[in-house]
Amino acid sequence: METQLWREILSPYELCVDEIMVKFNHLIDEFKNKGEYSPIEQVQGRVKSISSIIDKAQKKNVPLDRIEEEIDDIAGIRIICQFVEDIYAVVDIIRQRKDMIIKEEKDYINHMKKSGYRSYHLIVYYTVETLSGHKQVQVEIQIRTLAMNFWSTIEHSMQYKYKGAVPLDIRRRLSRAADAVIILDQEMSAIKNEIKEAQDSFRMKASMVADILTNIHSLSKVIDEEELNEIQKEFDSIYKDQNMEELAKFNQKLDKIAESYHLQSLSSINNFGFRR
Ligand code: 0O2
Repeated sequence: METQLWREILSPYELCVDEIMVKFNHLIDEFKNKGEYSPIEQVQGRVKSISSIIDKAQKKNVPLDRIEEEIDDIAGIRIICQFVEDIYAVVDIIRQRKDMIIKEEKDYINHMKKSGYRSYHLIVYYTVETLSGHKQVQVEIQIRTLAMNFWSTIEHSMQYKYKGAVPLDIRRRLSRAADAVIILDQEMSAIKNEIKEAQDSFRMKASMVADILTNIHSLSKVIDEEELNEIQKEFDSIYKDQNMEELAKFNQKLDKIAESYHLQSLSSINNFGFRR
């Protein structure tokens, strides 16, 4: 098949991967903006390379004019989660979406593959709008934990290195590592609430400090140097103590100072119609 024809075939899949990644990344932002935990940790996407498509078509005896129907992972999305429970939360989110229609589901978490591979797979239909109108394409969505992802990335490399004939000794080690991944995921789930609390408090602190620094920066434009130095000193000393309550109080104080300057500048606009 000519390169130009491949480009035309793959172009809607590229658009599809780009769009779905934007949508899942936006979901992460929505969760974060609401101050909620996001079951999605990270999103990755790829369009299968031409050589991999040809290899797969040959392996499965698919004629090249049937690849779009028969090969369901030309567009691939991988969603990485922290905990096993998050995987099922993500599956529920996808089930409720109107823009992704589930064609097939494979639960390799409750039904681990012989190799030790674990992930949740969905094949969904997704519609893209192109110059030639709309087109429905198939997308494979793999959902897995960070630990499962680590294992499958390594195992995939071994399969590639040994062209599918991984030596017994390495297979045994990979199998033991797969058992360790199950335990790792279970242990992390057992302390999930504590991990989430720690991450929440880290996020809150980071966002509070960002607010404080923005406030100090805005104030630096309207207050004199002496006052700015005082504020900076106070912030340094509160920050050293790492006390969230004190940081919050300090932030409120800065908000009030900023607000008073804002009101003053508004009243000067109202009184004179232009800034003094
Ligand atoms: P690549 O290079 O990752 O794209 P099918 O896709 O339907 O022909 P199958 O096996 O019925 O093949 O589908 P399945 O089991 O859902 O596998 C699809 C994809 O899951 C694979 O794509 C891999 O990415 C991943 N996968 C499945 N089994 C394993 C495994 O044992 N180890 C690892 N590391 N990954 C696995 P491809 O096209 O095989 O490979």
